[in-house]
Amino acid sequence: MSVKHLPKGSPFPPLTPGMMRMYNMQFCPFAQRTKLVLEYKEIPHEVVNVNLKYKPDWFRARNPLGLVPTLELGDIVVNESNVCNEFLDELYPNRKLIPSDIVRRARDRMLIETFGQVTGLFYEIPKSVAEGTQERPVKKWRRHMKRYENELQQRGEYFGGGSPCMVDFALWPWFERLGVITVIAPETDVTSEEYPHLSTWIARMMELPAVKKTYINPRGHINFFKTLREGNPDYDYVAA
Ligand SMILES: N[C@@H](CCC(=O)N[C@@H](CS)C(=O)NCC(=O)O)C(=O)O
Repeated sequence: MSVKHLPKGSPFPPLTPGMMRMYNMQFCPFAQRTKLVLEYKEIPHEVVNVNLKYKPDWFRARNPLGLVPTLELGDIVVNESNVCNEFLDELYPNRKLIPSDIVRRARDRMLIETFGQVTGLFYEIPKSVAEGTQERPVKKWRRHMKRYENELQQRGEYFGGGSPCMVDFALWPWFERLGVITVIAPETDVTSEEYPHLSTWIARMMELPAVKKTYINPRGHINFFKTLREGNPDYDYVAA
């Protein structure tokens, strides 16, 4: 079985009138952020998987930066994962994920924005291990993990308290991919001894239907990272 990602030259898949479309790449953590929100809010949608190395012209026409996720609904096109997610939360107000309280909203935004420093470590740490210079990035990783551990301790079961909020879905894709860096740098593991709240949160997130629907096992993620680093990303791979 494989998941076909449409390359340059593929015909444009006709739009279904009134249906939200998401341009996706199955291993992209940013796209997963948006897929999680679509699933959690049970928004009817269709997914078009795109080959990001050989991009179809119709995809570039919709997003000049050529990035997934991109959403399309009628004549509306939205990209950037956090912007897509805010758009979805406002368009479909059921199961609200962004708090109406402005202070809480600012705090949530800070947690999402500063997580950009963690996502970068997914590339920096493997590179530094290969060069024997991992001490600094691993230290940085642990400092950030501690920050999210402390935040979760104050907030409860999820970053949203008793139910998930946007922070939970914005962070989750990288926790699903933990195996990609723990296999290279075991010191990055989120153990229950060191991070009791974060590790319980990981287990709790895994039970959410939206997470189960978008989940790819560590073998799939590791294969993707490996082929990406080799310069020949295996977009269509399905890990059994
Ligand atoms: N800041 C963007 C990042 C999205 C992104 O980097 N997506 C990657 C795939 S994981 C992509 O589309 N890469 C295609 C390219 O760089 O040409 C977001 O949050 O949506």
